[in-house]
Amino acid sequence: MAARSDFIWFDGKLVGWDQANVHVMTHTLHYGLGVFEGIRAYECAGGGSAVFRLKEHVDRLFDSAKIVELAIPFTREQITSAIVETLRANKMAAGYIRPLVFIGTGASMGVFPGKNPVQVAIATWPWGAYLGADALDKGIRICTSSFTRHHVNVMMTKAKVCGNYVNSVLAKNEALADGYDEALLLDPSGYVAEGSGENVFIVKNGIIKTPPLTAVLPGVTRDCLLTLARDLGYEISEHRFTRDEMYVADEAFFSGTAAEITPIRELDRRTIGEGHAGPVAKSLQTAFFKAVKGENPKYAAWLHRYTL
Ligand code: PPE
Repeated sequence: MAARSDFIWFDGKLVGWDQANVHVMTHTLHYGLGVFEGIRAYECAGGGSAVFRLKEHVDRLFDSAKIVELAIPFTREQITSAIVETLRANKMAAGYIRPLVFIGTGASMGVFPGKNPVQVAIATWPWGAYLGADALDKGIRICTSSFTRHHVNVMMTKAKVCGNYVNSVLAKNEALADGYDEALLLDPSGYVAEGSGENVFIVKNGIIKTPPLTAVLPGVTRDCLLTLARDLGYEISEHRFTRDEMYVADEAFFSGTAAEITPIRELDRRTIGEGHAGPVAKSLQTAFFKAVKGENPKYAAWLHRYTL
């Protein structure tokens, strides 16, 4: 599936995919201060489509911008309707949505962005299983990264900042070059933080554990899984844990908009649990995919419905 579609919403209007260009002196291209989102839309049972947790993603985009002091020149309502408008223009009943807020070119160059304009683009494209077609079922092999996740006063970990992802790209490249599917990043104190683009969970003796939000991205999928898990009657612990605790977990999995719920079958060559998707991961996957497709009315509020 090509990362491409017909139109991109760019500073208030739809332009052709090939026309959505910027100058090489774009401030964010040099210094990395921009913010973005990753959102998915799914086709629903019984017709129509829905953007999953659109409000939470738009809110996080504005939170990210606030954290790094970027003034988005559009309202939340304008961004929300622009996302649906872009999906419709691209005739996409399902797919991935990428809003990007960045600092453009202007009188200033140098670290200080001055009065350079803040620009917004929204792209959509088809995106299948993030970590490979088999990953959702069979699970993936991961390694502890040699790169540490950001210290909270080095980068703003609660904001989805473009520049934060240099750390993710380095970790991902290293993991793939070493023959793994994904990287696990530890926080500066050495505790498990998150994947290069996912939150992480383990299961031990029936208790679902995930690191607290202190130093990781507040994942929308993470929030969904905690709600679904509570509703399914699981006990949850949001406390930090170590990589060796993960080695001896009964199950482990990643969560993310792109990754959805991807089981982890191996960490640093140690097989986790039975070495495939465990019962908790499977039950959460089933509940999650029912929710995103509108098959469970209990979670109807998570869906922003649209038709083409
Ligand atoms: N942590 C990180 C570092 C992260 O990038 C993501 C999303 C998450 C956690 C999970 O957040 P959420 O999607 O709200 O559940 N990563 C996005 C970008 C992936 C990419 O390769 O680009 C995503 O999943 O859309």
